[in-house]
Amino acid sequence: MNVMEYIREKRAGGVLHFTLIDPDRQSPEKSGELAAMAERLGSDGIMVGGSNPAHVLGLHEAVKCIKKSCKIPVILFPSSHSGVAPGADAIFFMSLFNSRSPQYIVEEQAKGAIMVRQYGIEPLPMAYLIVDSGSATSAGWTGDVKPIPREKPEFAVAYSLAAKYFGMRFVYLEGGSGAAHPVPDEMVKAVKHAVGDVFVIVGGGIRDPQTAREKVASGADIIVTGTIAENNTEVFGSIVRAVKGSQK
Ligand code: 1GP
Repeated sequence: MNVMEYIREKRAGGVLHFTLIDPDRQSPEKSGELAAMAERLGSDGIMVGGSNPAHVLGLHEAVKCIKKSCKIPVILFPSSHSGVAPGADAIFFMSLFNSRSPQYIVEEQAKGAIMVRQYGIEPLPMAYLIVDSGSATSAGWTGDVKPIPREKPEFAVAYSLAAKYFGMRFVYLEGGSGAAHPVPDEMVKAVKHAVGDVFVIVGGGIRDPQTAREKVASGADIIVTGTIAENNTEVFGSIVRAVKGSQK
C-alpha cells in the first residue's frame, strides 16, 4: 500500500494526526526518538521539514534515524528543493499558492522534481496556504507570502478551489509553526465545504486538545502538531487522543 492509499484508508475510519519534526531543532538521533514517541502515542504519520535554511544540514541523517525508529509513513515537508532527501516514503509536493514569488509556487518544485523521481519518493500533490496568525512566522517570511487575512475565509476558499481544479489531493491551511493563533474555524469550515473530497490539513499553533477538537469539528481531515511534540509529551499525547477520539 502506498502512502496515498494509507491516508485514504485511515481517513475512512476517522481524522488523522501527523507529527511535524524539524531536523533543525534537535540531533538526528533525537528526531528519531521523537518519531518513536509520536508513533507510540497514536500519531499516524511523521512529516519532516523546516523553514530555517539550516535545517537541511541534518535532514538526510534525520530521515534515516526517523525511518529506523518508526513504522508509520515518513513524509517530507520541504520549504525548497533542498528539502528533498532520500529514504522518505513520500513527499508533500507542495506549491505555496499565496507566495508573491514564483520561486515558491513552481521554481523550487521544478528543481526538486528530478530528485523526487531519482529517489523514488511518492509525491502527494498539495496546495500550501499560509494564513495570518497574528505574528510573524518563519514559513511566511521565508516563502515571501501575502498571508490570507483571518477574517477572509473566502480568499482561502478561492485558492483551495483552484487547488482542487488543478487536481491537487491536499490543501494545507497553515498558521505557521508556533503561531499565536491557529487557523480560524470558520475558514476551515468554508474550505472543507468548498473542496469536498480534497483532504484538508490544518496546522500551526495547535497546542491543546480543545483547539484540535475544534479544527476536527470544523472539517479538518488531518491535524498537524510540531512544537508541542518537542515541548510537552503529555499535552502532545492528549492532542493526539482528542483528534482520534473526536471523529467525523
Ligand atoms: C507548522 O503546522 C505546523 O508547519 C506545526 O505547527 O509547530 O505550531 O505545531 P506547530
